Amino acid sequence: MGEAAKRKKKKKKPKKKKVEQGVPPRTGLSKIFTDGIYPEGEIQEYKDDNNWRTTSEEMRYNERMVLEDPELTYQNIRRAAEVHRLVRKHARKTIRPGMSMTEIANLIEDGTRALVEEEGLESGIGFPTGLSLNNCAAHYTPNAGDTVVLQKEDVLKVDIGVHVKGRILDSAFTLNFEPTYDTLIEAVKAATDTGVRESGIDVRLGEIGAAIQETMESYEVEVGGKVYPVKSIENLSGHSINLYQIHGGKSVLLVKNDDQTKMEEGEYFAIETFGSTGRGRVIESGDCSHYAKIIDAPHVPLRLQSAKTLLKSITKNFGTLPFCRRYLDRAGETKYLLAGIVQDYPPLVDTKGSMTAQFEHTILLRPTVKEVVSRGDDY
Ligand code: HZT
Ligand code: MN
Ligand code: MN
Repeated sequence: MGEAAKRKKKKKKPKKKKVEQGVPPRTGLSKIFTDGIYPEGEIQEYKDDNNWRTTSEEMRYNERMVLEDPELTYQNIRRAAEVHRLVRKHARKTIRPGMSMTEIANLIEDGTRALVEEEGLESGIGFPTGLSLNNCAAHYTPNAGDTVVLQKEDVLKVDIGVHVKGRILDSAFTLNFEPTYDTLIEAVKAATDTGVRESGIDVRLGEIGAAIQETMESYEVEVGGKVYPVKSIENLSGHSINLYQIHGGKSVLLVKNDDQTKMEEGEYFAIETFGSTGRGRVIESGDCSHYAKIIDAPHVPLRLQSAKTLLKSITKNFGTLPFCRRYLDRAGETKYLLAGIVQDYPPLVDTKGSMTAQFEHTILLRPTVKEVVSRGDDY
Protein backbone atom coordinates (compact mmCIF):
# COMPACT_ATOMS: atom_id res chain seq x y z
CA MET A 1 0.00 0.00 0.00
CA GLY A 2 1.40 3.44 -0.93
CA GLU A 3 1.73 6.29 1.59
CA ALA A 4 -1.38 8.13 0.27
CA ALA A 5 -3.59 5.04 0.57
CA LYS A 6 -2.30 4.35 4.09
CA ARG A 7 -3.24 7.86 5.21
CA LYS A 8 -6.67 7.53 3.69
CA LYS A 9 -7.43 4.24 5.40
CA LYS A 10 -9.43 4.91 8.55
CA LYS A 11 -7.90 3.91 11.87
CA LYS A 12 -10.07 1.56 13.89
CA LYS A 13 -11.25 3.80 16.72
CA PRO A 14 -13.56 2.59 19.45
CA LYS A 15 -16.67 3.65 17.54
CA LYS A 16 -19.26 5.73 19.36
CA LYS A 17 -22.72 4.25 18.75
CA LYS A 18 -24.61 6.54 16.42
CA VAL A 19 -27.97 7.16 18.06
CA GLU A 20 -30.90 6.80 15.73
CA GLN A 21 -34.54 7.80 15.96
CA GLY A 22 -36.96 4.91 16.57
CA VAL A 23 -40.55 4.06 15.61
CA PRO A 24 -42.54 5.61 17.15
CA PRO A 25 -40.00 8.44 17.51
CA ARG A 26 -39.07 8.72 21.21
CA THR A 27 -35.36 9.63 21.27
CA GLY A 28 -34.78 13.12 22.67
CA LEU A 29 -33.18 15.25 19.95
CA SER A 30 -30.22 16.27 22.14
CA LYS A 31 -29.09 12.61 21.90
CA ILE A 32 -28.96 12.87 18.10
CA PHE A 33 -27.88 16.48 17.53
CA THR A 34 -25.08 16.23 20.11
CA ASP A 35 -23.42 19.49 18.99
CA GLY A 36 -26.66 21.44 19.63
CA ILE A 37 -26.83 22.50 15.96
CA TYR A 38 -30.20 21.84 14.29
CA PRO A 39 -31.05 22.00 10.57
CA GLU A 40 -31.90 25.36 9.05
CA GLY A 41 -35.39 25.70 7.55
CA GLU A 42 -36.06 26.66 3.92
CA ILE A 43 -34.26 29.88 3.03
CA GLN A 44 -36.11 32.39 0.84
CA GLU A 45 -34.48 35.57 -0.45
CA TYR A 46 -36.22 38.85 0.22
CA LYS A 47 -38.00 40.16 -2.87
CA ASP A 48 -38.06 43.34 -4.95
CA ASP A 49 -36.69 46.47 -3.24
CA ASN A 50 -35.63 44.36 -0.23
CA ASN A 51 -33.31 42.00 -2.12
CA TRP A 52 -30.34 44.17 -1.05
CA ARG A 53 -30.69 42.54 2.39
CA THR A 54 -29.87 39.18 0.84
CA THR A 55 -27.10 40.36 -1.52
CA SER A 56 -25.36 42.91 0.75
CA GLU A 57 -21.96 41.55 1.86
CA GLU A 58 -22.10 43.81 4.93
CA MET A 59 -25.51 42.50 6.04
CA ARG A 60 -24.36 38.91 5.60
CA TYR A 61 -21.15 39.59 7.52
CA ASN A 62 -23.06 41.17 10.39
CA GLU A 63 -25.44 38.25 10.67
CA ARG A 64 -22.55 35.77 10.50
CA MET A 65 -20.88 37.55 13.41
CA VAL A 66 -24.07 37.54 15.48
CA LEU A 67 -24.48 33.80 14.80
CA GLU A 68 -21.04 33.07 16.28
CA ASP A 69 -22.75 33.27 19.67
CA PRO A 70 -24.79 30.09 20.04
CA GLU A 71 -27.12 31.85 22.49
CA LEU A 72 -28.01 34.35 19.78
CA THR A 73 -28.60 31.82 17.05
CA TYR A 74 -31.82 30.31 15.94
CA GLN A 75 -31.22 26.91 17.53
CA ASN A 76 -34.27 26.98 19.82
CA ILE A 77 -36.82 27.44 17.04
CA ARG A 78 -34.93 25.00 14.77
CA ARG A 79 -34.94 22.32 17.47
CA ALA A 80 -38.70 22.83 17.87
CA ALA A 81 -39.09 22.58 14.09
CA GLU A 82 -37.14 19.32 13.89
CA VAL A 83 -39.40 17.88 16.60
CA HIS A 84 -42.43 19.05 14.60
CA ARG A 85 -41.21 17.39 11.37
CA LEU A 86 -40.58 14.04 13.10
CA VAL A 87 -43.86 14.08 15.03
CA ARG A 88 -45.97 14.96 11.99
CA LYS A 89 -44.21 12.40 9.79
CA HIS A 90 -45.19 9.67 12.26
CA ALA A 91 -48.70 11.17 12.67
CA ARG A 92 -49.28 11.15 8.88
CA LYS A 93 -48.26 7.48 8.66
CA THR A 94 -50.35 6.43 11.66
CA ILE A 95 -53.59 8.44 11.67
CA ARG A 96 -56.39 6.31 10.18
CA PRO A 97 -60.20 6.42 10.19
CA GLY A 98 -61.39 4.37 13.18
CA MET A 99 -58.98 6.01 15.63
CA SER A 100 -60.51 8.12 18.38
CA MET A 101 -59.57 11.79 18.63
CA THR A 102 -58.03 11.05 22.04
CA GLU A 103 -55.77 8.34 20.57
CA ILE A 104 -54.64 10.76 17.86
CA ALA A 105 -53.94 13.54 20.37
CA ASN A 106 -51.91 11.14 22.57
CA LEU A 107 -49.96 9.83 19.58
CA ILE A 108 -48.85 13.36 18.73
CA GLU A 109 -48.33 14.69 22.24
CA ASP A 110 -46.40 11.64 23.52
CA GLY A 111 -44.06 12.12 20.55
CA THR A 112 -43.62 15.85 21.15
CA ARG A 113 -42.94 15.44 24.87
CA ALA A 114 -40.27 12.77 24.26
CA LEU A 115 -38.47 14.40 21.32
CA VAL A 116 -38.39 17.90 22.82
CA GLU A 117 -37.38 16.43 26.21
CA GLU A 118 -40.19 18.20 28.04
CA GLU A 119 -38.88 19.99 31.12
CA GLY A 120 -41.15 22.40 33.01
CA LEU A 121 -41.38 25.67 31.10
CA GLU A 122 -37.94 25.14 29.47
CA SER A 123 -39.28 22.96 26.63
CA GLY A 124 -42.50 21.16 25.80
CA ILE A 125 -45.84 21.36 24.03
CA GLY A 126 -46.44 24.87 22.65
CA PHE A 127 -50.24 24.71 22.67
CA PRO A 128 -52.99 22.06 22.57
CA THR A 129 -52.95 19.79 19.52
CA GLY A 130 -55.65 21.05 17.15
CA LEU A 131 -57.62 18.17 15.60
CA SER A 132 -60.47 20.12 14.03
CA LEU A 133 -62.83 18.18 11.75
CA ASN A 134 -64.75 19.21 8.60
CA ASN A 135 -66.61 22.54 9.10
CA CYS A 136 -64.62 23.11 12.30
CA ALA A 137 -61.56 25.08 11.22
CA ALA A 138 -59.66 25.50 14.49
CA HIS A 139 -59.35 25.07 18.25
CA TYR A 140 -60.91 21.64 18.74
CA THR A 141 -58.98 19.09 20.78
CA PRO A 142 -60.71 16.32 22.74
CA ASN A 143 -61.64 16.85 26.38
CA ALA A 144 -61.84 13.86 28.78
CA GLY A 145 -64.74 11.57 27.81
CA ASP A 146 -64.81 12.67 24.16
CA THR A 147 -66.23 9.83 22.02
CA VAL A 148 -65.50 11.20 18.53
CA VAL A 149 -63.93 8.69 16.13
CA LEU A 150 -62.25 9.72 12.87
CA GLN A 151 -64.30 8.79 9.75
CA LYS A 152 -62.98 8.13 6.23
CA GLU A 153 -65.04 11.08 4.89
CA ASP A 154 -63.49 13.52 7.39
CA VAL A 155 -61.18 16.43 6.61
CA LEU A 156 -58.83 16.75 9.61
CA LYS A 157 -56.69 19.79 10.45
CA VAL A 158 -53.67 18.76 12.54
CA ASP A 159 -52.19 21.81 14.30
CA ILE A 160 -49.12 21.00 16.42
CA GLY A 161 -47.22 23.34 18.76
CA VAL A 162 -43.70 22.75 20.10
CA HIS A 163 -41.62 25.18 22.16
CA VAL A 164 -37.99 25.39 23.26
CA LYS A 165 -37.25 28.06 25.86
CA GLY A 166 -40.50 29.83 24.92
CA ARG A 167 -39.79 29.90 21.16
CA ILE A 168 -43.02 28.45 19.79
CA LEU A 169 -43.15 26.54 16.51
CA ASP A 170 -46.73 26.72 15.21
CA SER A 171 -47.44 24.65 12.10
CA ALA A 172 -50.45 22.78 10.72
CA PHE A 173 -51.55 20.58 7.82
CA THR A 174 -54.73 18.92 6.57
CA LEU A 175 -55.42 15.21 6.11
CA ASN A 176 -58.16 13.49 4.09
CA PHE A 177 -58.74 9.82 3.31
CA GLU A 178 -60.80 10.13 0.11
CA PRO A 179 -60.12 12.34 -2.95
CA THR A 180 -63.32 14.46 -2.72
CA TYR A 181 -61.64 17.48 -1.11
CA ASP A 182 -58.17 17.12 -2.67
CA THR A 183 -58.62 20.41 -4.55
CA LEU A 184 -59.65 22.29 -1.39
CA ILE A 185 -56.47 21.06 0.28
CA GLU A 186 -54.39 22.01 -2.77
CA ALA A 187 -55.92 25.52 -2.75
CA VAL A 188 -55.08 26.12 0.90
CA LYS A 189 -51.55 24.75 0.53
CA ALA A 190 -51.00 27.15 -2.39
CA ALA A 191 -52.53 30.07 -0.45
CA THR A 192 -50.22 29.46 2.51
CA ASP A 193 -47.22 29.28 0.17
CA THR A 194 -48.34 32.63 -1.26
CA GLY A 195 -48.54 34.11 2.25
CA VAL A 196 -45.04 32.83 3.02
CA ARG A 197 -43.64 34.12 -0.29
CA GLU A 198 -45.19 37.60 0.12
CA SER A 199 -44.04 38.00 3.74
CA GLY A 200 -40.96 40.11 4.39
CA ILE A 201 -39.42 42.97 6.32
CA ASP A 202 -41.43 46.21 5.77
CA VAL A 203 -44.23 44.39 3.92
CA ARG A 204 -47.72 45.66 4.85
CA LEU A 205 -50.01 43.06 6.43
CA GLY A 206 -52.97 44.12 4.26
CA GLU A 207 -51.06 43.31 1.06
CA ILE A 208 -50.31 39.79 2.25
CA GLY A 209 -54.03 39.22 2.91
CA ALA A 210 -54.88 40.29 -0.63
CA ALA A 211 -52.30 37.93 -2.14
CA ILE A 212 -53.52 35.01 -0.01
CA GLN A 213 -57.13 35.63 -1.05
CA GLU A 214 -56.23 35.87 -4.71
CA THR A 215 -54.53 32.46 -4.68
CA MET A 216 -57.19 30.83 -2.49
CA GLU A 217 -60.15 32.05 -4.52
CA SER A 218 -58.69 31.00 -7.87
CA TYR A 219 -59.81 27.45 -6.94
CA GLU A 220 -63.16 25.68 -6.94
CA VAL A 221 -64.22 22.24 -5.69
CA GLU A 222 -66.72 19.93 -7.38
CA VAL A 223 -68.69 17.66 -5.06
CA GLY A 224 -71.52 15.49 -6.36
CA GLY A 225 -72.00 17.57 -9.51
CA LYS A 226 -72.15 20.89 -7.60
CA VAL A 227 -69.33 23.46 -7.85
CA TYR A 228 -68.23 25.30 -4.69
CA PRO A 229 -65.93 28.32 -4.87
CA VAL A 230 -63.09 28.05 -2.33
CA LYS A 231 -63.31 31.01 0.06
CA SER A 232 -60.62 32.49 2.30
CA ILE A 233 -62.05 32.50 5.84
CA GLU A 234 -62.37 36.24 6.46
CA ASN A 235 -62.27 36.24 10.27
CA LEU A 236 -59.27 33.95 10.81
CA SER A 237 -55.67 35.09 10.60
CA GLY A 238 -51.99 34.35 10.92
CA HIS A 239 -50.09 36.11 13.70
CA SER A 240 -46.75 37.23 15.06
CA ILE A 241 -45.27 35.06 17.83
CA ASN A 242 -43.32 36.34 20.84
CA LEU A 243 -41.53 34.40 23.59
CA TYR A 244 -44.16 32.29 25.44
CA GLN A 245 -46.82 34.33 23.61
CA ILE A 246 -48.60 32.55 20.75
CA HIS A 247 -50.29 35.76 19.61
CA GLY A 248 -47.58 38.42 19.49
CA GLY A 249 -49.96 41.27 18.60
CA LYS A 250 -49.89 41.44 14.79
CA SER A 251 -52.55 39.63 12.73
CA VAL A 252 -52.30 38.62 9.06
CA LEU A 253 -55.83 38.38 7.64
CA LEU A 254 -56.60 36.01 4.75
CA VAL A 255 -58.49 38.62 2.73
CA LYS A 256 -57.69 42.01 1.20
CA ASN A 257 -57.70 44.76 3.85
CA ASP A 258 -56.24 48.18 4.61
CA ASP A 259 -53.95 47.25 7.51
CA GLN A 260 -50.79 49.34 6.95
CA THR A 261 -48.90 47.63 9.80
CA LYS A 262 -45.54 46.31 8.58
CA MET A 263 -43.60 43.14 9.35
CA GLU A 264 -40.27 43.92 11.02
CA GLU A 265 -36.74 42.49 11.15
CA GLY A 266 -36.32 39.72 13.73
CA GLU A 267 -40.03 38.94 14.01
CA TYR A 268 -41.49 35.43 14.02
CA PHE A 269 -44.81 34.87 12.22
CA ALA A 270 -47.22 31.97 11.95
CA ILE A 271 -48.43 32.20 8.35
CA GLU A 272 -51.63 30.19 8.27
CA THR A 273 -54.50 30.15 5.83
CA PHE A 274 -57.90 28.50 5.93
CA GLY A 275 -60.10 27.77 2.93
CA SER A 276 -63.76 26.83 3.05
CA THR A 277 -66.54 25.55 0.81
CA GLY A 278 -69.03 27.37 3.09
CA ARG A 279 -69.58 31.04 3.95
CA GLY A 280 -65.92 31.72 4.61
CA ARG A 281 -66.69 32.99 8.11
CA VAL A 282 -66.39 31.15 11.43
CA ILE A 283 -68.33 31.45 14.66
CA GLU A 284 -67.52 30.08 18.10
CA SER A 285 -69.42 26.85 18.73
CA GLY A 286 -69.21 23.73 20.89
CA ASP A 287 -67.47 22.70 24.10
CA CYS A 288 -64.35 24.71 24.82
CA SER A 289 -61.04 22.86 25.25
CA HIS A 290 -58.37 25.57 24.68
CA TYR A 291 -57.47 28.23 27.28
CA ALA A 292 -54.60 30.58 28.11
CA LYS A 293 -53.74 33.12 30.79
CA ILE A 294 -54.41 36.65 29.67
CA ILE A 295 -50.92 38.08 29.34
CA ASP A 296 -51.37 41.72 30.37
CA ALA A 297 -54.41 41.13 32.56
CA PRO A 298 -54.70 43.51 35.52
CA HIS A 299 -54.54 41.55 38.77
CA VAL A 300 -58.09 40.40 39.50
CA PRO A 301 -58.63 39.45 43.14
CA LEU A 302 -60.20 35.99 43.14
CA ARG A 303 -62.72 35.35 45.87
CA LEU A 304 -62.66 31.55 45.81
CA GLN A 305 -59.67 29.74 47.30
CA SER A 306 -60.22 27.00 44.66
CA ALA A 307 -59.81 29.56 41.86
CA LYS A 308 -56.64 30.95 43.45
CA THR A 309 -54.95 27.54 43.72
CA LEU A 310 -56.04 26.58 40.20
CA LEU A 311 -54.57 29.80 38.80
CA LYS A 312 -51.30 29.12 40.69
CA SER A 313 -51.16 25.64 39.14
CA ILE A 314 -51.80 27.08 35.65
CA THR A 315 -49.02 29.63 36.14
CA LYS A 316 -46.58 26.94 37.31
CA ASN A 317 -47.43 24.40 34.58
CA PHE A 318 -48.16 26.55 31.51
CA GLY A 319 -47.20 30.15 32.29
CA THR A 320 -48.74 32.12 29.42
CA LEU A 321 -48.74 29.16 26.99
CA PRO A 322 -52.16 27.92 25.84
CA PHE A 323 -53.30 24.66 27.47
CA CYS A 324 -56.33 22.38 27.34
CA ARG A 325 -58.48 20.50 29.83
CA ARG A 326 -56.59 17.24 29.21
CA TYR A 327 -53.33 18.92 30.31
CA LEU A 328 -54.99 20.09 33.55
CA ASP A 329 -56.24 16.52 34.12
CA ARG A 330 -52.74 15.09 33.75
CA ALA A 331 -51.39 17.79 36.11
CA GLY A 332 -53.78 16.31 38.70
CA GLU A 333 -56.39 19.06 38.69
CA THR A 334 -60.02 17.96 39.21
CA LYS A 335 -63.43 19.63 39.09
CA TYR A 336 -61.89 22.89 37.93
CA LEU A 337 -63.85 25.95 36.88
CA LEU A 338 -62.01 28.10 34.36
CA ALA A 339 -64.57 30.82 33.64
CA GLY A 340 -63.30 34.25 34.63
CA ILE A 341 -59.73 33.27 35.42
CA VAL A 342 -58.38 32.56 31.92
CA GLN A 343 -59.16 33.46 28.30
CA ASP A 344 -61.14 30.76 26.48
CA TYR A 345 -60.63 29.84 22.81
CA PRO A 346 -63.74 27.89 21.72
CA PRO A 347 -63.90 25.80 18.51
CA LEU A 348 -64.30 27.96 15.38
CA VAL A 349 -66.76 26.57 12.84
CA ASP A 350 -68.10 27.50 9.40
CA THR A 351 -71.63 26.57 8.21
CA LYS A 352 -72.92 23.03 8.74
CA GLY A 353 -72.00 20.74 5.83
CA SER A 354 -69.13 22.91 4.67
CA MET A 355 -65.51 21.72 4.63
CA THR A 356 -62.46 23.68 5.75
CA ALA A 357 -58.72 23.10 5.32
CA GLN A 358 -55.62 24.71 6.84
CA PHE A 359 -51.88 24.90 6.24
CA GLU A 360 -49.54 26.84 8.50
CA HIS A 361 -45.80 27.54 8.71
CA THR A 362 -43.66 29.43 11.19
CA ILE A 363 -41.29 31.87 9.53
CA LEU A 364 -38.46 33.99 10.89
CA LEU A 365 -37.57 37.35 9.34
CA ARG A 366 -33.78 37.20 9.61
CA PRO A 367 -31.88 40.38 8.62
CA THR A 368 -30.61 38.85 5.37
CA VAL A 369 -33.09 36.12 4.46
CA LYS A 370 -36.50 34.75 5.38
CA GLU A 371 -36.32 31.32 7.03
CA VAL A 372 -39.36 29.03 6.70
CA VAL A 373 -38.40 27.19 9.85
CA SER A 374 -41.12 24.52 9.76
CA ARG A 375 -40.71 23.54 6.07
CA GLY A 376 -40.35 19.79 5.47
CA ASP A 377 -40.51 17.39 2.54
CA ASP A 378 -44.29 17.11 3.08
CA TYR A 379 -45.51 20.75 2.96
C1 HZT B 1 -54.89 30.63 20.33
C2 HZT B 1 -55.07 29.60 21.25
C3 HZT B 1 -54.35 28.46 21.13
C4 HZT B 1 -53.77 31.63 18.34
C5 HZT B 1 -54.21 31.05 16.01
C6 HZT B 1 -53.83 29.63 16.02
C7 HZT B 1 -53.77 27.53 16.36
O1 HZT B 1 -56.87 32.10 16.17
C8 HZT B 1 -54.49 36.35 16.41
C9 HZT B 1 -54.45 35.71 15.28
C10 HZT B 1 -53.42 28.30 20.13
C11 HZT B 1 -53.24 29.34 19.23
C12 HZT B 1 -53.97 30.52 19.34
F1 HZT B 1 -54.51 27.46 22.01
N1 HZT B 1 -54.71 31.50 17.27
N2 HZT B 1 -52.72 29.16 15.47
N3 HZT B 1 -52.69 27.86 15.67
N4 HZT B 1 -54.51 28.64 16.58
S1 HZT B 1 -55.94 32.58 17.16
C13 HZT B 1 -55.29 34.04 16.60
O2 HZT B 1 -56.50 32.71 18.49
S2 HZT B 1 -55.12 35.33 17.61
C14 HZT B 1 -54.90 34.38 15.36
MN1 MN C 1 -51.48 26.61 14.58
MN1 MN D 1 -51.15 29.94 14.43
